[in-house]
Amino acid sequence: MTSAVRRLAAFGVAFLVTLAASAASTHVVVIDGVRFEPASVTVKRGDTVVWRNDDPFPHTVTARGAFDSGSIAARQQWKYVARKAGKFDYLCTLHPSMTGTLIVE
Ligand SMILES: [Cu+2]
Repeated sequence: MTSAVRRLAAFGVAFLVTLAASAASTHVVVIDGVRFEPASVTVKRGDTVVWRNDDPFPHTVTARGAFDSGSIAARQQWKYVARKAGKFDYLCTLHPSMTGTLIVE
């Protein structure tokens, strides 16, 4: 290998390591039996949170002023990319006793 090729290979490895370290994760909150499970999730900025509605009727994921899924139909899901840090208490506007917390670090 020429030194230019070696440098290029080293750069490639460093790039892949950086990419792996910064890769965003996806977190799933299951909605089942009129509950969010888990009720509290902690994620990093840039992560995706998926709420999956396993109930046979609609729900919402609503944090007033921050995010709102609108109605998530039975057996459907809703994705949110957590770009803003903070602690967000949310509820289902159709069943206000259903509450959860999203913490974005
Ligand atoms: Cu609901």
